[in-house]
Amino acid sequence: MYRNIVILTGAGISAESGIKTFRDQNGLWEQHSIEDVATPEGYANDIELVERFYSSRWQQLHSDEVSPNPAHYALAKLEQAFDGNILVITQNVDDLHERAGSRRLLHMHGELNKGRCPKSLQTFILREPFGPDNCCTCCIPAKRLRPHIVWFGEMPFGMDRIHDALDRCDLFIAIGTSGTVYPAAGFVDSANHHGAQTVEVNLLEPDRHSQFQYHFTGKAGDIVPQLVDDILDGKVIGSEPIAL
Ligand code: BV8
Repeated sequence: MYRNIVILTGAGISAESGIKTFRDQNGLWEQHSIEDVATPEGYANDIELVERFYSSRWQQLHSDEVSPNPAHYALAKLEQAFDGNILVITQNVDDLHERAGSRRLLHMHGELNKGRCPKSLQTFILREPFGPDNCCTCCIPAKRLRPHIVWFGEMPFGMDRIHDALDRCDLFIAIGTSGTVYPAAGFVDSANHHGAQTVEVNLLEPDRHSQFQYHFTGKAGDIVPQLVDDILDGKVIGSEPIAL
């Protein structure tokens, strides 16, 4: 039935794994708006504050309280069993898709598990929290690693690959995203323009809700496994309610 599937995930797919969404944090962290902390200006203004923001999220990610949920595993199962093309584009910086088994995956907003040399742009797996002693090994003198994160005002990763996939897709599914951050929030318009079926899975009806042809309201961990089974059974999404 479908030949080219693109899936966009947001913080909502990791909510049931114990990671707070952006909006759940009311956009605030240590009395700073997320937008202030997640910007190059915020980093230049208070490097230690921004390092604390990312180091604490990195430490939570590696705690016992966080692990993939059924929605992550269902997307990995779809990648393994689907005989067409599939790409998961995630706005999330956690590694829960990888831990669940997804490989055809693109982190358009970067990765919490990596630091980046500000000079060479080389990335390094994070082995300790950010700080003055956590430096690159590619420069002399060594440079203090920055989070390998796309901040507001910075260009997301993989945009050419993303646009190619959106141009070809016949099914676009957005899971757990508020549709408030661009360019990700505009991907549904591109999918609609190219004639794809557009489907949304969300607890609520978020900002770009009206741009989607089908909407499934509920938790990603409940809906996505059934949605994946329906796709693998060759069903047309939206032709019948999801049997939860
Ligand atoms: C760029 C890394 C250009 C940081 C992030 C005015 C209009 C339009 C655009 C702009 C504008 N002003 C500025 C811009 C551009 C800006 C932007 O969009 N700003 C917004 C605030 C208006 N965008 C950028 O700056 C982007 N870059 O445009 O570059 C450019 C061009 C040339 C050269 C250079 C640059 C870069 C944006 C990337 C920012 N970085 N993340 C970090 O992670 O710390 S964005 C960050 O916020 C996340 O990555 C994510 O993308 C976003 C939060 O969105 P969601 O993932 O959707 O999370 P949220 O909490 O909002 O929603 C969760 C949803 O899940 C909810 O709907 C909820 O109902 C649902 N949910 C909850 N639980 C569940 C659930 N659903 C299902 N099941 C559940 N259990």
